[in-house]
Amino acid sequence: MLNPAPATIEPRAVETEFHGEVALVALNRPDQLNAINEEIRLLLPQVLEELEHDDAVRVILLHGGTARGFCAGADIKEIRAAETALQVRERNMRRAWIDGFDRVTKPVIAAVHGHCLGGGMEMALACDIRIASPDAVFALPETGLGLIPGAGGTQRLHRLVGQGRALDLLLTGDRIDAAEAHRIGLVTRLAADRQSLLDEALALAQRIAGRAPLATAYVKEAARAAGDLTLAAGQALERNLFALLSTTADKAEAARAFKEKRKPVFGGK
Ligand code: DAK
Repeated sequence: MLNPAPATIEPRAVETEFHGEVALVALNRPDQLNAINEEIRLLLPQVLEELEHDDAVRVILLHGGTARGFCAGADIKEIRAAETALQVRERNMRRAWIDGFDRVTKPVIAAVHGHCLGGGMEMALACDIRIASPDAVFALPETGLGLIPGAGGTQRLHRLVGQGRALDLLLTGDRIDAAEAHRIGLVTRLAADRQSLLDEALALAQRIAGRAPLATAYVKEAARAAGDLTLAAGQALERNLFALLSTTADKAEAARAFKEKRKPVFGGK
């Protein structure tokens, strides 16, 4: 019997590879500058959910892969007038793709190069840490397209950079470069150059991956909640999470390792 023809493996718009405990998630539509199409909106939350439940993964690193930029925003070629109530409802449900980031308890880092526009910038905003190469360019140009950001941009940006700067960027659609993004706190780290971006981001991810996983998840939970809670409620949450961590094997291991003058080995328990 003839061997069956090998199945062709279509490249997916979101690809994952693993470096130890770090999962590198690449947007993979290089010919379209990683514009966010239906496939990305479908796949990205799925991938994030899989990685969230994968015990071997401690940190997720999102990047623009081989494209000339991180992401040029929503796929404009796919945007069409959706007039019926059903179409509008379906469109609103698809918009929830960005919520996939909020369901991840593990740290998520965005490594940004080149264009980071519209929905691409909203994706970066949904991550916990943003590191950019000097060629990165950020903008929310939606009002120029008769839209407003639909994936959290109006809500997340001002929490990071303050309302004045957020409104400036939202109302003008102006592009800012990596140095300005760093100056206003939109990104917290600048890579030396485009070539070293992924290595630097990976090294950062690996450092975080070496820390106690439950503590990392809880500190993320507490810090992200800080934007929404009163000081008293936030401190109550912090105390509860602190108490929970006091009971963990990793906390005991850290104390033991300190006494034995060695690096702790964390099991995430
Ligand atoms: N969509 C589709 N294709 C795009 C694209 C985009 N956003 N951006 C670039 N491309 C494609 C180009 O069409 C071109 O493809 P070919 O023509 O070669 O097939 C290829 O990527 C390379 O782009 P360029 O040739 O234009 O490259 P340049 O270096 O000259 O320019 C650029 C790069 C990023 C300045 C330029 O491509 C550009 O201005 N792109 C559009 C940027 C933009 O306005 N993005 C949209 C932001 S607004 C929604 C929810 C959310 C949103 C919308 C709807 N609903 C729920 C309905 C969010 C909206 C946004 O993200």
